[in-house]
Amino acid sequence: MARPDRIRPEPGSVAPGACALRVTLERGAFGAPPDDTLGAIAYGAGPARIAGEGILDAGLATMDGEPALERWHAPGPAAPGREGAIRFAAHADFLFGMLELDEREHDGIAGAAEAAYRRIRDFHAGRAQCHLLRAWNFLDAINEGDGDFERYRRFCEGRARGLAGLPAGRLPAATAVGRRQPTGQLRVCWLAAREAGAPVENPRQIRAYRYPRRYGPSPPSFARAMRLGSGELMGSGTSSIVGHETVHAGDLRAQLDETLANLRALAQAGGATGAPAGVKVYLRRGAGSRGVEKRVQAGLPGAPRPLLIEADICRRELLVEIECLWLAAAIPPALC
Ligand code: 3EB
Repeated sequence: MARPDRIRPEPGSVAPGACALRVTLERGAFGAPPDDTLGAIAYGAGPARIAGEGILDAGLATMDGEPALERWHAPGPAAPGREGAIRFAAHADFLFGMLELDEREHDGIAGAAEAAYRRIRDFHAGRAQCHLLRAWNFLDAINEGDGDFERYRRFCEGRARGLAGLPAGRLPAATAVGRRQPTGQLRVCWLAAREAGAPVENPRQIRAYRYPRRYGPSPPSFARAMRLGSGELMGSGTSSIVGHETVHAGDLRAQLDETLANLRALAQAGGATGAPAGVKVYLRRGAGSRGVEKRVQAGLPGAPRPLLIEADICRRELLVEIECLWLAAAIPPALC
């Protein structure tokens, strides 16, 4: 019999309790992609500087002006691929995909969102990594248009149509933010896995997919967070919303504190006891950013320095949205 210290997991498999996923943040200059790269999201640089295999340019600026690259790593080598407009990299357990659609070719943001999510679902049908865990949506002018014609609401309608048939309990965790610099594109990237995740809801907020009619004809299709089989907890973009209502309109400090309270509640609901390993803060243009880093780190003890990104939030009164990732180490083994 092999000695325990010589037992090695099969390539691509996950040792029980192992930290399966990793995310790194590169700031300033980007290195060559390591072979475990599932995908990367670039912030704050012109396409010329960030263009590369396996990178999605969010089209958003960082608050400090330095480019930043959020890189998702598989527990082993990941193979890049392409299917139609979808770029992806796959590992036995995880798949990270990216899709950029021109709104003009889909009759606007609702059509683009519908097409994007239909393609994502078709792409995963029949693949081993078929469970959608986490999605990021970057769109132009998210608050443009009034009432039910606001572009975010139109996006929600299209996304809901593209995901039609997916039970609410299978919706991924998500972020949806807006950019001021128009690209004409809806850009989506997502993480999927072989093993289904467990959606986590926030006891301080109602489920987003049950928001009342006043927020639009289709409630947003996302879970507040996703617990992976391998132990990570991936938080959705979280904001100053209690129940379903926006609180502290126009007050960045109060919105930050409410958002941090929401994140602590979410961590608790998801069984994460330690500090998050990654924190991204989206700040509405003109909301300011003084003291934000410190306040976030004080509100999430042990958290690394957050990445501050300039982006518009899906409700006009919201000035800030924060997303966190807790790695398996922050979750007691009994819960893994
Ligand atoms: C909220 O809680 C704030 O539409 O995918 C956060 C995360 C928000 C994801 C989405 C929207 C989305 O409703 C907005």
